[in-house]
Amino acid sequence: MQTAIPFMQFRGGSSKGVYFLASDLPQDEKLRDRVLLAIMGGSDPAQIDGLGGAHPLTSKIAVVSRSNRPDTDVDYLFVQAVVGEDRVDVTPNCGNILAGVGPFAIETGLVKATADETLVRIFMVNSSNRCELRIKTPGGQVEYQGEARIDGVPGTSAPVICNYKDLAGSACGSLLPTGNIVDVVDGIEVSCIDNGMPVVVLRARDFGISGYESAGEMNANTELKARLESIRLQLGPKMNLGDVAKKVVPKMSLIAPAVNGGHVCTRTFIPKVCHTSIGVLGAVSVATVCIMPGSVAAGIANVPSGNQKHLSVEHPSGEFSVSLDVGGTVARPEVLNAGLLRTARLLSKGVTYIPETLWRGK
Ligand code: NQM
Repeated sequence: MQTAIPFMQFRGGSSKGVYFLASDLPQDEKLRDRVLLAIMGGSDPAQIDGLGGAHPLTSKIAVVSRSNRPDTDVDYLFVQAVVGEDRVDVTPNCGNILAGVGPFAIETGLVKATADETLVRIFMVNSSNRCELRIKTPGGQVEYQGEARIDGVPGTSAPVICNYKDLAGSACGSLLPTGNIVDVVDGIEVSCIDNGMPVVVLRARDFGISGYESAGEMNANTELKARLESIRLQLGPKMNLGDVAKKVVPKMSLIAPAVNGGHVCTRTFIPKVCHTSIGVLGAVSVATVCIMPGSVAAGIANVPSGNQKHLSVEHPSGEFSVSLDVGGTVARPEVLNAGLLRTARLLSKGVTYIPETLWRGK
């Protein structure tokens, strides 16, 4: 016998995830996580017995509920099912999967479409940050087709405009979690940041590489990966993340001067596999390091002037544009708002099954 659980599957930005109403899952968190792991395919690296796609970018889950807060409509918990391991990680956020939360909230009736465009105000449970999404809803229906293009995704779709409100210290408690703009670990200078995503920014050249290698070449470089992991494990406690051996943060972003007309070039490990593009909040965090005086990005990133900064973050499959609304002082800039463009598409909906021995359902 099996238990049927309603779900929808969306491509959110350049990731793919399985979306649930919190009310369709067990309320006990440990049981909920076991159920979610079973749905994705358990600890098998191929996730052959579940809906997961056997890659960190396609092994993602959103758990959504109506928000009790006055300034948000829905609460969104992001859950990463760690590929090849029998566990989930709820430490980080995911801004790509978040792009699908707006359409999901409207499709499930949690938010009513208002006009040609509907504002969905989201509370991100993982980090207690807010984000507002603008979703195209002509005739009260979510519009998925459109002309917006994002790198890492073939074709075009309707735009999902994302405005992040208060990102600093999302998981680490502060923007510069070590208290320094530059730290030195294993002889390498790094800048640790958390503006929505904990990220360690490093210069590619300090590892004897150009930073323009393909994601495949990066993944094949076992010596580089071992050096990055050594630095990551030492920085975890200093970034207030504790022992990060089993966490998917901090991400490790290698930077080099832009080569395709952008402002900085990146290769980001998430944290053990090189991203084929870059995560949303990962890109916001890297862009934030670029505007901080004295960071490892000085002399590498070419930062536009003014308080409204549009930064193009290059990555292995194109670029990611981030608009930063900057306040604070020249020495200590603060990002007041981060705006970016994503797209999302409903891929499937229905019920997924787990063994009844695991959970008998509601
Ligand atoms: O940084 C990848 C992705 C992500 C997360 C990762 C993300 C973000 O591309 O907000 O979107 O860094 O694990 O979906």
